[in-house]
Amino acid sequence: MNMTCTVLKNAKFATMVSGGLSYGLIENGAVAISDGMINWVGPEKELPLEFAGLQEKDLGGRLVTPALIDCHTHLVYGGSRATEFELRLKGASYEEISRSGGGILSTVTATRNASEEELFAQSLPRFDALLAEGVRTVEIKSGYGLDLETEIKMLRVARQLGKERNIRVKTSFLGAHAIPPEFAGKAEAYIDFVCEEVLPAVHEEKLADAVDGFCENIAFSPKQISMVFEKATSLGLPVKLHAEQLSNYGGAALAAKYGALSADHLEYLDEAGILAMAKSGTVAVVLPGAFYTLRETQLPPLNSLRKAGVPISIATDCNPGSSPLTSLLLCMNMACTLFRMTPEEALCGVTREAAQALGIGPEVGTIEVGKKAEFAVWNVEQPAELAYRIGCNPLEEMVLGH
Ligand code: DI6
Ligand code: FE
Repeated sequence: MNMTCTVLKNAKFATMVSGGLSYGLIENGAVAISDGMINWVGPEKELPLEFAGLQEKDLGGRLVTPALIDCHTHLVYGGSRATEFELRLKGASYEEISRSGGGILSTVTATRNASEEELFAQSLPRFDALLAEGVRTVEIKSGYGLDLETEIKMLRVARQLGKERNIRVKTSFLGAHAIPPEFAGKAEAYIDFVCEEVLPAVHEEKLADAVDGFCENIAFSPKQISMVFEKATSLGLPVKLHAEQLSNYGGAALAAKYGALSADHLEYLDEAGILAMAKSGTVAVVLPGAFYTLRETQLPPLNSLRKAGVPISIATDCNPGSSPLTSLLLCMNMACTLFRMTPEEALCGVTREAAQALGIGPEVGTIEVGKKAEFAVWNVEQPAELAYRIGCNPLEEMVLGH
């Protein structure tokens, strides 16, 4: 529903504003919207007179949350990795498959071989699956092209998905994801190529909102990543990093040093990394879909992150290898069941903290005055149901002020 001036009434608002009740809950609440922005939030009986007489929308006592945000996806890619799934079930590990030229590189081949139209057509159903559960901001990474042409193709498709559905898409350039076959054994030369040719061209076309990397012993070292971050910083682009997913490699501390928006995965994160993240305000993005798919047993250090006051977000990591997940609600459930996050933390992780992980905290992620009116209306009695249910989509409708 679109509107210029409206009052939403007869609803429970999980505002996700911190400091008050759990979930920032307002029972019997009302919200006034004008020109797509929230300009009043509170208990319905306190609605100021100036809003009386505006167009009203009765939400039938339902729960309203901020529209959801998936802040880490690789949803633009060609092909499928179902065969690799079968191999893993026969005992091969993710690292073995990756070292023998499968894994990310098989998706690189499929992505290079797909036309822009094919890539768009293959990615749209994944994008739509997220939207069907109340998502209105999606981060999408490149990183399955690893050459100039295909990285640009992926990012164009990402932007096009956003345009097609009128959804906010934030793109991240992930050239430092894997070493492509033409640079086999020449990681340094590949990093030079990324820094000197690909990233500047991507930036020139305004195709990247941030720069990401994969800092891991099967990918790039902290030193190699720091060269990419130097370049990103010189172009004025914020950075984020896949860090400490498979081993403790110092990626989170490196990301923090560059004031990264987020460090993501983090199963093997240590105290030094946590302290560095707390200091730099870097969001911890945990990815239970990858933890689940890889049958990881090392849990991300959530208690220490909480203690240090690091904001914690969760995301699908939607990708063909380690997290073929296109449900942010299921991701919330996994975060609770696998990581022992609370349902409130899970909802925070896909709203307020996810906005912060994308650098758009001032715009979206909570229901408060001055933010964009982008709401999800749910057929549930209480907010914990969103994380509690498995394989159920209780979304009633979206209310969007734009
Ligand atoms: N970490 C991940 O979980 C994905 N990329 C990354 O850097 C996996 C990508 C893939 O297996 O295709
Ligand atoms: Fe990822």
